[in-house]
Amino acid sequence: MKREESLHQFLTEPIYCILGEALCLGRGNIETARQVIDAGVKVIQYREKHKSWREKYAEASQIAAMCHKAGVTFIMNDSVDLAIACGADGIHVGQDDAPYSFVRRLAGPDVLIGVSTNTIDEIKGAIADGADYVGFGPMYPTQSKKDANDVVSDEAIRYALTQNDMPLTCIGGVGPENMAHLYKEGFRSFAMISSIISQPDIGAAVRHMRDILSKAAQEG
Ligand code: TZP
Ligand code: MG
Repeated sequence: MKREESLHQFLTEPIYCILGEALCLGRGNIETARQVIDAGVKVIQYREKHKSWREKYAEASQIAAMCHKAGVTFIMNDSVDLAIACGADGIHVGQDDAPYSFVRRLAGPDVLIGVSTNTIDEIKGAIADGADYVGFGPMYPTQSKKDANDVVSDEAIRYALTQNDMPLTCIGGVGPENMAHLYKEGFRSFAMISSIISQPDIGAAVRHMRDILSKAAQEG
């Protein structure tokens, strides 16, 4: 998928799903991806911290093919070489991963690049670098990332919400219990692990969150 298309999908689809085997209730990443795609999610990130390069490649290239068939944007976490090898549409890097400029140089102009941020300075840095989007969080405490930063400050939230030209997805403890609140604050993209992949019925979980978001949008 072309970078503009991936970006368009990012901007128009509120639900961004992150896959990782540790949290998918034993279903495995491939079966989980199938259920997430069937649920109509249009942006999927592969984030696997417990497998070898070859295992990740074998799995992620299959998921990338499934995503492409379904018109879903496929984003690889952390690793530029895996992203290139799998034909990912995007790469997501954190503050300790390869810097944006290297990722862009290695991956070329057509890949969507997202950068994780937690502070105002990190958002400013990502904007200055030219990132395509930022992940911003954690919004709430989360069990899904062991080395997660502290939750974002109110000041950083206010700053993030004024950066209208920078596509942003909020992450960390996001789910049906706080989505309407986040929507009303101004967030429009919600990146989630456990609220999607740790649910027994992924389709029902996604439908429920879409309903919450439509209601929040109607209420203005
Ligand atoms: N980055 C910041 S918080 C987080 C990541 C990858 C974990 C999000 O997981 P969950 O289950 O949606 O809180
Ligand atoms: Mg990373």
